[in-house]
Amino acid sequence: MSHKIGRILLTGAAGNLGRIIRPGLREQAKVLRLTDIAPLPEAPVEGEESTLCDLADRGALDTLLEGVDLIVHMGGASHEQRFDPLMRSNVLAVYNLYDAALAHGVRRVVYASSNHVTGYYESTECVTPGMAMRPDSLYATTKGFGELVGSFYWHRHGIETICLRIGSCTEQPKSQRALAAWLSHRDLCELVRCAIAAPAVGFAVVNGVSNNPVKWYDGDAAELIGYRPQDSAGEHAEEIAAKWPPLRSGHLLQRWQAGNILRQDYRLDGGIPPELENPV
Ligand code: NAI
Ligand code: 15L
Repeated sequence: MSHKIGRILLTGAAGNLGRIIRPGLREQAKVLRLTDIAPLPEAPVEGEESTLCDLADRGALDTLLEGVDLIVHMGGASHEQRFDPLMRSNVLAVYNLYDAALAHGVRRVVYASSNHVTGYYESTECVTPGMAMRPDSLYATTKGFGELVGSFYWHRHGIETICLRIGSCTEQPKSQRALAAWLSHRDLCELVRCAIAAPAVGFAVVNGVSNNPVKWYDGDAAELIGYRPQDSAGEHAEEIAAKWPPLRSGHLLQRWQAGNILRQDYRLDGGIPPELENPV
């Protein structure tokens, strides 16, 4: 690594994806500051520092952002649920983060957005970042809000944002949907590395999936930030077909790119609507 960034702040450092990208971020920063509302699974090592913080508490963010050059924002509510927790962790928290970023001279935010902001495209379509958002859940509407805040702060205040519309990021592909939506852990690390290292991009949105056989997403991630995925859910196609046979044609979960999130109804606190109890 030729050029290291002074101090990178990683939010959501105790979460699934935060834990995976943490070692790579250490390579890109002189100092990596880790934060989460929950305790970290592993104590800070050399080159790291950590602070517990609720991002919905604006007062706590001035200390958190002191001396930070770049934020990798993975923290937030990551599942469908009622609005209150989504509002705190994905709406208020994102606003607070940008407000504090402006006050502390942060130059770039790498924002973990989601494939679910376009989940209401049909599974026969190919979505580019220039197409309108079609969120498939209350969760996704709040993720989309984060993208809009990033756009606003770039155009009004010059803080750069790269929104990564992260696919279904698991160690192994977990469903038929993964043949299109999977993002391997290795490719996630590369996606984040590229978003940090890319030269001036202003405000950009990129789809972040592996090099999968079913093409639901397109765009210019390679030209914009140099992201070139190495893995493919196609390598797991046989296991997937054996474990999860394709849904019948016309089934709701087959029709939309959204997938299983349609089974979670925010009005029922994450419960499953009866018509979707048995999706196959
Ligand atoms: P996760 O739920 O494992 O981690 C999120 C972390 O954020 C948790 O450790 C949680 O304690 C923290 N957090 C929540 N509210 C907070 C608050 N108010 N203040 C401070 N910290 C708070 O989620 P995961 O899987 O690591 O996802 C990370 C990000 O990537 C999320 O923003 C999610 O929306 C996004 N994403 C994840 C995908 C996936 O496949 N895992 C796919 C697409 C997007
Ligand atoms: C997401 O955005 C969620 O954070 C995660 O819980 C999964 O639902 C993932 O997308 C997915 O699409 O599998």
